[in-house]
Amino acid sequence: MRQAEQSACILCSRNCGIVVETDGERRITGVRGNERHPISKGYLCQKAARLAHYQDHADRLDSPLRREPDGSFTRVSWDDALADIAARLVAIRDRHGGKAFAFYGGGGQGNHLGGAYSRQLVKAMKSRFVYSALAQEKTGDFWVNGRLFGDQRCHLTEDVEHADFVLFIGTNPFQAHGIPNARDLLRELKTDPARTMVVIDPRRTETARLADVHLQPRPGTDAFLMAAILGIIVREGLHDAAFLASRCTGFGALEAELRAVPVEDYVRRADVSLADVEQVARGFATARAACVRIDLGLQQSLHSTLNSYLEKLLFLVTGNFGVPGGNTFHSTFLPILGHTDERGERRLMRTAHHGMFPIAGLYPPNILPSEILHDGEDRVRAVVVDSANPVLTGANTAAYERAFGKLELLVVVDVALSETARLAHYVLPASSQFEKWECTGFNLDFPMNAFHLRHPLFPPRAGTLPEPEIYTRLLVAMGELPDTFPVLERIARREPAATRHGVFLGALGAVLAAKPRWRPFAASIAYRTLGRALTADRARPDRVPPAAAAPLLALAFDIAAREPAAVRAAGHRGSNRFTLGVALFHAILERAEGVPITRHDYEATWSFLRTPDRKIHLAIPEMLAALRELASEPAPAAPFVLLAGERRAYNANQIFRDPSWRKVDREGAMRMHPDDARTLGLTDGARATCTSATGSIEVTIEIDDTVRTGMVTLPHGYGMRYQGGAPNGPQINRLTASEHCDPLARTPYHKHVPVTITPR
Ligand SMILES: Nc1nc2c(c(=O)[nH]1)N[C@H]1C(S)=C(S)[C@@H](COP(=O)(O)OP(=O)(O)OC[C@H]3O[C@@H](n4cnc5c(=O)[nH]c(N)nc54)[C@H](O)[C@@H]3O)O[C@H]1N2
Ligand SMILES: Nc1nc2c(c(=O)[nH]1)N[C@H]1C(S)=C(S)[C@@H](COP(=O)(O)OP(=O)(O)OC[C@H]3O[C@@H](n4cnc5c(=O)[nH]c(N)nc54)[C@H](O)[C@@H]3O)O[C@H]1N2
Ligand code: SF4
Ligand SMILES: [Mo]
Repeated sequence: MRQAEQSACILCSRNCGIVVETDGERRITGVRGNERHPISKGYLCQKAARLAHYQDHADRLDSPLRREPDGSFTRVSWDDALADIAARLVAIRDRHGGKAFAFYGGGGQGNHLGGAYSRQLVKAMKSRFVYSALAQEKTGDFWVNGRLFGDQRCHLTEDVEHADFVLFIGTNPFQAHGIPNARDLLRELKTDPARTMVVIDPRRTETARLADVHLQPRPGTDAFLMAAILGIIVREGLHDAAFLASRCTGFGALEAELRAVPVEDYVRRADVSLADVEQVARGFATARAACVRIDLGLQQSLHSTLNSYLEKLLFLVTGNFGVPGGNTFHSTFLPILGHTDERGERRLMRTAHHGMFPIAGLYPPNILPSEILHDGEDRVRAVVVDSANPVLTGANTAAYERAFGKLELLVVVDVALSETARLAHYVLPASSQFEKWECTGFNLDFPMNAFHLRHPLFPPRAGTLPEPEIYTRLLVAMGELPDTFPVLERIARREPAATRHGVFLGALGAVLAAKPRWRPFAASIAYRTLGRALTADRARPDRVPPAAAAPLLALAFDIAAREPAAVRAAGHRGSNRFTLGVALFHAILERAEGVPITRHDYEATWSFLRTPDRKIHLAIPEMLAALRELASEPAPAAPFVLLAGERRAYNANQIFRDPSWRKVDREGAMRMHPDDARTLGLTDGARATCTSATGSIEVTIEIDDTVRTGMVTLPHGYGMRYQGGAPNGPQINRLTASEHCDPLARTPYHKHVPVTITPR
């Protein structure tokens, strides 16, 4: 029987609402935009129509697998797999301590509900090492936020919708999205003569084509270009003196540095026109409401952390902060980030080999191979990877293969047999994101923010388990938790509706007070007790109850306590934190289309600031030093700069494995300017070898005049070996190097890989 159900697209951080048509059993037969979704309101891009290729393909796993000494996999039962994994993890922990264990991943673009459960394993292992893709893009940004705003969790967004001047730097929202309903918003910006769109990108992207002004700098020169823009702003007195005086400290020290910027030199270095740069600087500074939106073109290129600082100075120095159309903070529901200031008094676990500290609680993938490969007694010996494919997505694929080959234990939790899973001692099959309760934590909107708990559309594929069950069983097998909590479960089931979980929470509090060992595992305890008692109208009787959502009750209380006015303004009713939190929790359980969680007025953005003096601290000594050092930086000389990892029409991280999901660009071609192709004697469709200091891959050339000369691009999200066949498209991280990264955050310079290209 055909059915239509509400869910979300899981292919990028926007997680647009969808209505999915299914055959009632296992297959997705159609996908359309969901007008009822509070943010996307029916919007979709072309990728969502292909979601059936995620749900159903030949690399889906349906049994735990154990690798044998000869390299083959044997299907084993869940009980056997978890018992052996648990015994080996406990032995490694007890012999070598917490530093011997690292966790990688914990949620991709669509699945963050499992994160609350997988983090418990890190605690059970007495480790702090959580490696994540976020630490190969955004940790420099989080570090800067910590210094400017007093906490690494003070995350910013941009109010593109209400801006009349938008500056996009190093991002291509037409393909990558990242802003609400990107293509609609970009078209509105283009067609409204009163609004200005500027794009800074070395490629004439789909977004740049819609812009009023496109600056096409030499790759890797944004720090120079942004310093020049800021230099022009202060020289011409276009900064917002009133805002800087009332809301910020440290402008004096910063101003001195910015006045010393050799504007003309730096603009020349970026190879753009000075008149254009002046026009952008003046336009931005004098606009009624201006904001900046950035992404990987800044964060994964030279000067990554410094870029994050300068980009924020653009809107801070001009006072475009906390106002309609400017940049703002936003509320947070799922606590994806922590605050781990390396200067703080809290003892932070540094890595053995690099002495690297966490940022926002996360460690950078660039260092993991050497943390495993070094000979020290305190090396990483066991790794659990969940929802990630670092062998293909971390810098230096060969280093990952070597390092993972050396581990005493590698466990991969995935829906599919990924390249990383192929190296594992155990592969644990997760139910897909349409077979379990799921959500994402990428709720970054302001003034209205929303959250979407998705119900399962299908029963779990036979042999698979959802992550909450996998990690809870593993904790039980490790001896950290008992299998059941009969008293708590009984209380949860018998609690009268009138007390709305109050009795259960009191009982849980008493249990955790009596058994402090269980405190790190509250998520699993809630899952096994409250979770079993939860119901939601949209969970059909034949399907799983929303047990995995039990920990969201605590998060609903948190946000109701932190932002009560905004939660009420989003439509939730409750006279105190408790009743308000419960009301929010039940709205989340019941509303299949997603729920507004907070609605703020702009002034309230200041409530998120965490500095003790409630001011923004503009002068960051490390960043001012880095800014000064630009002046003496030699110009890089490489035959070609490869942008390794471009977002295109048909890539979506490593979420689709079957290459037939792509309508175009099956080979993931290398884009090259016609002048360069002529010099090398390459024609459209020709094969060539691309070589970096790390490795060499074969590529197919696509002649394309949207790139600058001297730069070539390859797409992200290719190179998987579907059904064990040849890689489908370029394995770009065979070319990237572990050490080619930001000195502070160790975020990779993936957009700036020196390469040579030779025709084949
Ligand atoms: N279609 C598609 N969309 C996606 C994804 C996907 O795989 N496919 N992945 C999602 C994820 S995980 C992320 S993090 C986002 C990333 O989203 P984006 O960062 O917007 O996407 P990218 O194409 O990686 O890089 C953005 C732009 O940076 C430019 N660039 C390269 N070098 C430089 C430079 O030196 N300076 C400047 N100013 N620009 C430069 C590139 O030309 C490119 O246009 O996309 C998300 N959306
Ligand atoms: N050179 C280069 N490298 C890059 C980038 C680049 O631009 N250039 N971009 C980087 C960026 S921004 C990112 S975000 C990363 C992304 O790379 P990763 O962090 O590796 O994440 P994904 O590609 O999203 O990995 C998805 C994996 O999760 C699995 N999966 C899907 N659904 C589920 C589920 O429900 N449960 C479980 N357990 N697993 C599931 C998929 O099968 C797949 O194997 O790549 C990074 N790597
Ligand atoms: S891939 Fe497209 S449809 Fe899916 S969430 Fe992103 S923007 Fe929305
Ligand atoms: Mo990303």
